[in-house]
Amino acid sequence: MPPLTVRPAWKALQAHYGTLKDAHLRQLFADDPGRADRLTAAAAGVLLDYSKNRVTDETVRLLVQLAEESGLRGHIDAMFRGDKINATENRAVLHVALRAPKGETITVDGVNVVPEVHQVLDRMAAFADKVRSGQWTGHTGKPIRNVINVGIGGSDLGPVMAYEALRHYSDRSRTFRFVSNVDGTDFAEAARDLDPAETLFVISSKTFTTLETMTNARTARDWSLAAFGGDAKAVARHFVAVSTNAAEVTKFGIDTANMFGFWDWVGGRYSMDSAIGLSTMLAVGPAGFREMLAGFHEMDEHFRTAPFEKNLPVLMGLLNVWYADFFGSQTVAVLPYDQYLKRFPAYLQQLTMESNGKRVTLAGVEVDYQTGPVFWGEPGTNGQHSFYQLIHQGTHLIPCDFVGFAHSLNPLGRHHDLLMANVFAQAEALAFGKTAEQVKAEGVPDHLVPHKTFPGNRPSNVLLLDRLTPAALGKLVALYEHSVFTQGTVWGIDSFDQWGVELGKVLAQRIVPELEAANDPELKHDGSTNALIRRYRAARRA
Ligand code: G6Q
Repeated sequence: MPPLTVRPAWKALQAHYGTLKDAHLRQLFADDPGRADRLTAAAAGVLLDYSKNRVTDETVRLLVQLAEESGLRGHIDAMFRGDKINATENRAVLHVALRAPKGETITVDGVNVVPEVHQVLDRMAAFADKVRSGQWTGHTGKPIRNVINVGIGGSDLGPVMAYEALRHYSDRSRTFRFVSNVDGTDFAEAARDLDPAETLFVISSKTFTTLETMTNARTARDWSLAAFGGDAKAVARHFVAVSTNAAEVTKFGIDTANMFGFWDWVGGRYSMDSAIGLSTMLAVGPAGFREMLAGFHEMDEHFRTAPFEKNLPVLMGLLNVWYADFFGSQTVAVLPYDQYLKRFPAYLQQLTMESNGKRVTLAGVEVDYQTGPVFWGEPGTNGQHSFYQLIHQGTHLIPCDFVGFAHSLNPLGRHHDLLMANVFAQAEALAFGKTAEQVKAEGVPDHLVPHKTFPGNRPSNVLLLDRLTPAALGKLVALYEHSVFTQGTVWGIDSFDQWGVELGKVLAQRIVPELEAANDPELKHDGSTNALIRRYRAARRA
């Protein structure tokens, strides 16, 4: 396949960008009454209105052509087939198998993995039922009232996000907390008001060697055992593990009967629907969890089968490519208008940026185009009263994804209409702005006119769903997963490795003994790092 920037569609898009870059959405809408209907796609209960993007039918046609020239169809098939498309780690990428219905066949190295997936799900369900019914008791016979998930990165962000998103469906008689940071404050604050006799720890770590998680897990074990006179037998009632590493789990003291496994073909940031979702299942129950998986699967099937021009994840992915590579946009804002989705932007930060924050192609060649944009966001309407100013009137072009629901889970008076009015108003204001003439016509004095003018022409997607159910959450996450996949495919990068997190880890391990040494160690870092370590040591002595 020719390099990205010499593909015919890329060249055509460059020329097309030249003709479109100055076109205003005001004009595009005025010239084309059918635009909103045509540039809207719906599937699996998700509606995507992408008409307020700086595109025409021709742009969409060329972007789809670019996807085809980039081998997207074949790459999708390769993923679903279990090919080792994570080339730098020589692994299959099969989060889609985690939500494949019983009876489907997906093979890795000749083995059908779907029965294994369902075996683990069934074990998780049996365990969750026991805890939720009170049949599973702690060391002293008390039922479990508190669940603390200990994990970091992909073993934390998904569980936290899903717990918050599905809180409406959760067991309100239990407390769920999440400890991730190696900063002792995280554990101390999570545990301070809990009774160890009623507290279950879910130690979530694919490798079971991650510094932060193992440090927190050991602290949790000490905290727990201190309450039971150091009786190590208590571990079996208060600790379960989610991991792929049975040997390390056993070494930690957790019986593998209380371990829930997954596989190396599940990347950390793609694992919230594997056993890493055990805390989610404990919160919402096995039926709710399975409903979420069904939602994921519906979007998977849409992605796998729908033509690209009607394919939601493909369209969203291609729009990101359009802005990053042709308009030079650096970021994308994700703005959920649902309080339960407050951690969704944080979750997406890892999903998108750890996946597509790469600067070399699969062939190891440095790219000469932009790859993954910075994803960020906050729930609306709060963001409107802080950073939206920059999106409306600043100098950066920031494409926005608005996410809203037709029904609130907490229908209180007028709240929901007020909330959704803001979604539509923000997308409208960004696209159409307010001209100087309009501002003047309102009687605004001349010197204030530039300040009160909104240029508009700022693009956004509006995603509209019926209500935030477990299935809807699954669909939304899968939508972004496959959008990331689409972008990574066009850019020709490995969206499934994360070598960039390694260097810092290695350096930290080197510095730990230098901070803890009794006598001043000989330091061989750069001048700044050496000085910082010396100052820290001096401050600790003082
Ligand atoms: C995700 C990354 C990373 C990982 C954490 C935790 O894709 O690989 O965020 O999830 O480093 O790793 P463990 O689950 O092995 O503790």
